[in-house]
Amino acid sequence: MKKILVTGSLGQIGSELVMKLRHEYGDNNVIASDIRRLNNEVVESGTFIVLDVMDGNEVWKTAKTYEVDTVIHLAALLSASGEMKPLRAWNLNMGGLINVLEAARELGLKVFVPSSIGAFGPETPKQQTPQITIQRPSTMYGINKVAGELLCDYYFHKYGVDTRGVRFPGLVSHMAPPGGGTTDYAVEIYYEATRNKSYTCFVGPNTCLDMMYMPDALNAIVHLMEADLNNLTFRNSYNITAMNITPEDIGNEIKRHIPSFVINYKIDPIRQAIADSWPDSLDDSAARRDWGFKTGFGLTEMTADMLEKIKDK
Ligand code: AKB
Repeated sequence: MKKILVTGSLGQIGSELVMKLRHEYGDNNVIASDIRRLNNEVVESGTFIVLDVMDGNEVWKTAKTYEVDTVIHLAALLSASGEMKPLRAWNLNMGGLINVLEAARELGLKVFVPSSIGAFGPETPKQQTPQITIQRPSTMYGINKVAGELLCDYYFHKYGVDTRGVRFPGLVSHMAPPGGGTTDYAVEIYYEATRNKSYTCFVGPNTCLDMMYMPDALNAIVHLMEADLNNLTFRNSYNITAMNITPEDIGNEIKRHIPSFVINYKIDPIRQAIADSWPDSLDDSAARRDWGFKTGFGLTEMTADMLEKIKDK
């Protein structure tokens, strides 16, 4: 990667990824974009443009004008928002992706597209979910993710576009809040524990999901994008994970730092149903084998770091 366009750069992943990429590849080599402008570090530390990924001409023109060789395409609606607005999710998630893939085909760009544990469904094996398995998701977001994985495969095999991706678990971070995801509780819990010493969780205590701390997720993106293409067996998306945890596990770990912390539960049936349809634990051996995926943070390290960082905000 030499010159990189990031879409959805003001979201949970983009906000931190842009800063990391600018640090590693140079401020002038990372073009951050989003549908709106905010006054923050991402906008102020380098080139930022307002870009609606649903406008294919603008996507193409931006990639051409800035002479980028890579697009990291993060603009999307997440799972819970997607269930509230399924048509909007389809239009944005699929429309944005096809515009990026078309620009990549015409301009010879490399593309990163995140998939998710949301690409799996109730019939998928729940434990050690294999890389290749049943994918029949029950959410609009999941349907978009499966279709997106297949499109990335298609553009690679038919046109030779260098598409790469990972299936992200729930991501925990402290810089920008997630918006509209099912796994948002795993971020909110740290803020509420620090501010109010209590949190009311919208999924049940034993809801087990894969999670990852943001620094590991960002490293995964960079490592995958820099990996030797001859080593990549999969072009749709690699399973990756760092921990398989429940809200109760997170609550217990927080209590080691804040003994008075209390976690309550008020189940939101929509998000509980989504979480229940996803795997408990992914098998990420293909990512480890093909491009050396590894993680540095488990629940203990992540909790200590999250509480430390949030306390200064
Ligand atoms: C969501 O909850 O929608 C996302 C995801 C797991 O893809 N965080």
